[in-house]
Amino acid sequence: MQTDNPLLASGRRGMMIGAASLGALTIAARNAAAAESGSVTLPFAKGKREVLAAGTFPQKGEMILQRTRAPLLETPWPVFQHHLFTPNDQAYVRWHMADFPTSIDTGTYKIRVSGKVKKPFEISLEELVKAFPAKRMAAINQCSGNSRGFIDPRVPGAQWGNGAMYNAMWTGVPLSRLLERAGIESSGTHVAFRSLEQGGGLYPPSATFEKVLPIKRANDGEVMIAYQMNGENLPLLNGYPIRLIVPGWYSTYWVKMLTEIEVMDHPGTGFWMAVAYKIPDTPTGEMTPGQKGVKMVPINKMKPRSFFTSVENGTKLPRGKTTTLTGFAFGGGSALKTVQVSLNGGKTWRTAMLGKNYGAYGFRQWHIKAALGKPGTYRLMVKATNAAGHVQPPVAGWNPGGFMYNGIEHVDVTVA
Ligand SMILES: Nc1nc2c(c(=O)[nH]1)N[C@H]1C(S)=C(S)[C@@H](COP(=O)(O)O)O[C@H]1N2
Ligand SMILES: [Mo]
Repeated sequence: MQTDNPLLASGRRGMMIGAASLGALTIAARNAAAAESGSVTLPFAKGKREVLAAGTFPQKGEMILQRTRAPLLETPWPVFQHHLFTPNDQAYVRWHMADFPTSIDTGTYKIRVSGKVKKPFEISLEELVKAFPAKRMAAINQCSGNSRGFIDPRVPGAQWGNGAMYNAMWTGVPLSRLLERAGIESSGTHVAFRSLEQGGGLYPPSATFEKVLPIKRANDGEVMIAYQMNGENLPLLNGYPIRLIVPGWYSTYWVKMLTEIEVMDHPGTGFWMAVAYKIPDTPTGEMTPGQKGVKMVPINKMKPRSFFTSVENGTKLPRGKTTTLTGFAFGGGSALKTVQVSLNGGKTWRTAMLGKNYGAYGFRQWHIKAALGKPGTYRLMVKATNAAGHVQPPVAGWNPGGFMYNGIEHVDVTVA
């Protein structure tokens, strides 16, 4: 018996996460401004945001407020400077619809597998944890719209800084194991994922949050149903008790509070697949603003990105010294291959050393020794290349959704 599993343990006691804090979500929504512990200015026009005090939203630490209902909470940048695996209580939060459950009864929660399968079934959380061997995987949850605030020309949507992403070590069950148990019929081409919540907020109640994957991706053994994040239960706002993990793909597919899995013989036709989250069907998913007749397809693989953590704009470094610059990077849809750093605004580049490899889909640390001896201002840049040969562009590509921002990051430091 896996008594050390908190999900299972809480299930047995019939614990209802969020019961105590049930009111807290609503209270948070009402009092967000009052609970403000400060503010931060994201580095783009109209970038000032409130920073909420820890506990304003249940199970959440200090977060940047983007919207209260449905919640959009951004991870403050310093969190990434201190942690390669983002602490659960500061993992960003994004819900589309306001009416998601604020408490979950783990004793009665069920996942249903149905559709074009030979043996449809329902499984409890307890069974899910017990019946299948647990798998662990590091993977980055990144919103398609992460960094939208930097996109030029601007597009509507949450004007996020770089904090609509987090890296976690997930524990769960490969979806392929459940599909295997159900037995996919030969007509099955796609798999739909649905959550507990209903519509609400900006969307009609009929706009159930349904995301759909091609069967090849759904059944690849990497896509999984996660019940733990960094060794603990998922925070309610991040999808407790279970969510889908689609490593390397933008997190619009990472359905939270996952309860229905349906094998279908056609692609998704709902709003969240057919209308929202679409990108130009071009090699880089970009187009010219105003361009007509562009074929659009559902968003999929993430693009490579890289960041500095040891320095930021305005950092002062002592003269005559060798400095070790550090940061993290990821490959996105495929493993990270190289990280290159420029100390001169992109004129020349050197290859950085990579840190411990937690697998293709997580953050990876990098570092490089830089002789920044002479007084002056230096524009430092960092760029990542992935195994598929995709490299970060100097200027991020544009598309109407403001998705997949991955322009090369730079910071200006002074040596004095
Ligand atoms: N049930 C449900 N799952 C969802 C969503 C949602 O609105 N409802 N939003 C998706 C999108 S667009 C994002 S960016 C991620 C956000 O995950 P997080 O809240 O853990 O950061 O959840 C995805 N899964
Ligand atoms: Mo998203």
